[in-house]
Amino acid sequence: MNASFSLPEASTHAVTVDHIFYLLLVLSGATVVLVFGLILLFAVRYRRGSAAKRGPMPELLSHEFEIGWTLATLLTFAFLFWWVSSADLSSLAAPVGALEIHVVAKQWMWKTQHSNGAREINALHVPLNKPVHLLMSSQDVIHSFFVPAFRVKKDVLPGRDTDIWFQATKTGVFPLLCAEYCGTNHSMMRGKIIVMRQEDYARWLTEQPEGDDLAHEGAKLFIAQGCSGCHANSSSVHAPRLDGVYGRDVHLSDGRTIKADDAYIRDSILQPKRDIVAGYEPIMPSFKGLLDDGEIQSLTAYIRSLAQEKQND
Ligand code: HEC
Ligand SMILES: [Cu+2]
Repeated sequence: MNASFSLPEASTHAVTVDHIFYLLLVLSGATVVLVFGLILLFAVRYRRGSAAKRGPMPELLSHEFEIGWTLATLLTFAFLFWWVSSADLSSLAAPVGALEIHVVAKQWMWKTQHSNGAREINALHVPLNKPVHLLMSSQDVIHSFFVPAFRVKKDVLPGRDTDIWFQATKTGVFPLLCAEYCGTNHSMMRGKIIVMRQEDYARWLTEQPEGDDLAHEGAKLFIAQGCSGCHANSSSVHAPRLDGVYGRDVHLSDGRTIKADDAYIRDSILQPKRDIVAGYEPIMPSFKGLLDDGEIQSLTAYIRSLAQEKQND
């Protein structure tokens, strides 16, 4: 069906998006034909000097006509609105159990890191038929993660996490582009998404140089950056213990309650004065400028792993 567009449909999302696109195309095409057809017909029929009847339409008929086309248009638009928004909403939240991969964008490259720590630059290997959830942030300016074959695109922002998910349905190599002008070499900021069969992906992953996995890297940073000086159980400083905090509701000193997710952890590290945990003094220093996005992702992964250990106990 997409031969004429020569853009492969390589994800579940691509199929939905294309169906919407084709329906809109057919509807607009039909409208164009109808309107131009009528213009032509009337131009000929009522040309100057023709003998066609020109009086007003019978009253009753004109009413029915009007109600008919108003209702038809209304229903068509209501249907389109419902269809497009339901497709859009389902593309927002990643299904639980999706494979998580971290992406850091910078001028001018894509750095990706798999759950076991394997890293890639301007490339991303993913398994076929499995939901993949990308957690993305930018080290400098705004970029945008765009895979045309998957019909997915999402801005990648500095100082804030964004995410996107997809499920590849075809093996092969598909281009990854930056879709937000981000400086001189923006057009060179390209990568490849390599979709492999699940067993091939598993084999590929084990063949990669181990790399520290994110949580282990975070654990090292936690000590190297001095976080443990305050947050370790043995510390004499009055600071909250971080095991189990991830995913929990945190009570703040100004009475608000906030869920400890990735964004909250990031804010806690970069802008600790913004959300003060109830019962503690605002003595935590800001690490803005001291940690890059990759390091914050590692620290977050570490804090998350603490929560999981707690659950497993
Ligand atoms: C000088 C001591 C100190 C250091 C160093 C420190 N923190 Fe904190 N941290 C605190 C205190 C006190 C709080 C609670 C008050 C607040 O929210 O600011 C806190 C709060 C937090 C919270 C929110 C916890 C919750 O229960 O909601 C996180 C997450 C956190 N710190 C992570 C870190 C990380 C990661 C580092 C290292 C990069 C670090 N902290 C370094 C003292 C410290
Ligand atoms: Cu870019």
